[in-house]
Amino acid sequence: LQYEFPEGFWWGSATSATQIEGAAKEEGKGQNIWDYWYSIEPNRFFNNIGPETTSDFYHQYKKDIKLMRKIGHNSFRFSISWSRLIPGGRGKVNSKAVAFYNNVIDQLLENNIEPFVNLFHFDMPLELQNEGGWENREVVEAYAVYARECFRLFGDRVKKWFTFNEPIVPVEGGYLYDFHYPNVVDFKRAVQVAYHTILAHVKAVESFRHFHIKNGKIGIILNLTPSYSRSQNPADLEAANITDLFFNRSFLDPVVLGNYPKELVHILQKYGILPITQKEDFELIKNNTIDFLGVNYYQPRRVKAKENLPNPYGVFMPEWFFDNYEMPGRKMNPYRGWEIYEKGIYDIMINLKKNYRNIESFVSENGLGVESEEKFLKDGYIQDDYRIEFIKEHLKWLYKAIEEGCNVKGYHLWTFMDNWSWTNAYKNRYGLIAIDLNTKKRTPKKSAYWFKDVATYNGF
Ligand code: BGP
Repeated sequence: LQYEFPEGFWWGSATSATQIEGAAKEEGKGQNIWDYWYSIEPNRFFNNIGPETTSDFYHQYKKDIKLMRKIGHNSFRFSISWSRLIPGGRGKVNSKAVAFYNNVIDQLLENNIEPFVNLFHFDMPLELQNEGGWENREVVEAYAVYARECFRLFGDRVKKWFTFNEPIVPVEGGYLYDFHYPNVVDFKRAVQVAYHTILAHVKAVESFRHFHIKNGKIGIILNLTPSYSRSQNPADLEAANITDLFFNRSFLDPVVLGNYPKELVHILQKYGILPITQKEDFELIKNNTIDFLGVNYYQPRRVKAKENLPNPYGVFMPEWFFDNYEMPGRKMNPYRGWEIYEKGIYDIMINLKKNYRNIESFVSENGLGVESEEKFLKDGYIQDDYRIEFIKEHLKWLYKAIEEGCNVKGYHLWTFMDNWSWTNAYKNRYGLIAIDLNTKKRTPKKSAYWFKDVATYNGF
């Protein structure tokens, strides 16, 4: 083996409830914002495919988990659907949902796969969104109750917990760039939403500590986008600094270090968009930092200093502070429009080592979405060598980070099987396992066999 990973390395994949479960109207599940958005605007999603037509994990989890075992998974991340467990977001727990998640957990454990459970993956219950969603402090309290309920119900067997997946994405999608419901554009409201999400997170961490779950750990999953400046000119560097503050440190600092960067607070203050806070919040943030961190990495961010002054009458946006920079010659995933820059994963880990107390971390998502994969079908399965290459190149950089002392414990791919995407339904496929949408038949791709070897030999 040229790249041998540390003993006990976590090999597996990640998913989320809305994207794989299906059964959106079955067994007492309430509506979340995705069910609702699809019902009022079906053509917003690719080919009118909505979250009710997903990969049918709800009915086929047993088979799927056996397949995970077969392809070498020793760990697997899924999310609990808040609107399935507590329809409406508050009140009575749905016993059918409890049975379903119990079965999934037990099935994983029987197959020697450690469950990594995430509490929130973009899927706000509709009733709570109608009360203002994360803008409303009472929704923060409802989330804390939901989190506590999950620890109580499943904490005897689940040891690895996450409060949120990519909490900044609903802020960006729902309040700045129009790709999540309620699709408004308002920087000030976005900041309030971001702040309340952090508050919800720390409240969940605080209540987790009361349960004293044996060997239990709690963390959060952040999509970190290393910010690279066009040049070493001070103005370009400043653009990279600002985007780092807005898009990474706004979440990373409070959850790992227990406080907000002063520079960020000054900017928000200067532009009159500081969120409404309560004094006791800051104690909570300080005292409830995480045990470990999931890092989702897909693409870096490249920026340069603003070339034209922003229009003072235009909508105030983060982009007032920087311009995006399209670096000539950069490698792109044409289907998703994201740059592929493998070294980014190394830079993130080195930064965590240097500036974030070398916190225990793992890659919680990384993957390649490809359109029309059937064109790579040969001998009855998809020969996705490009995906193998993609994973391998990222793993090499991860290996180097570990060699240099970064506290990295695992690698989860996005994703186990082709699933429904928030932005393009089933257009781009990410899975190790292909899904035929009509028959729901599962067929491992070439990458699944390769991934199995890597997991089995703990390297390649
Ligand atoms: C991450 C999300 C996942 C997943 C992935 C791929 O941001 O956590 O839920 O969807 O990105 O993105 P997309 O499906 O938009 O191509």
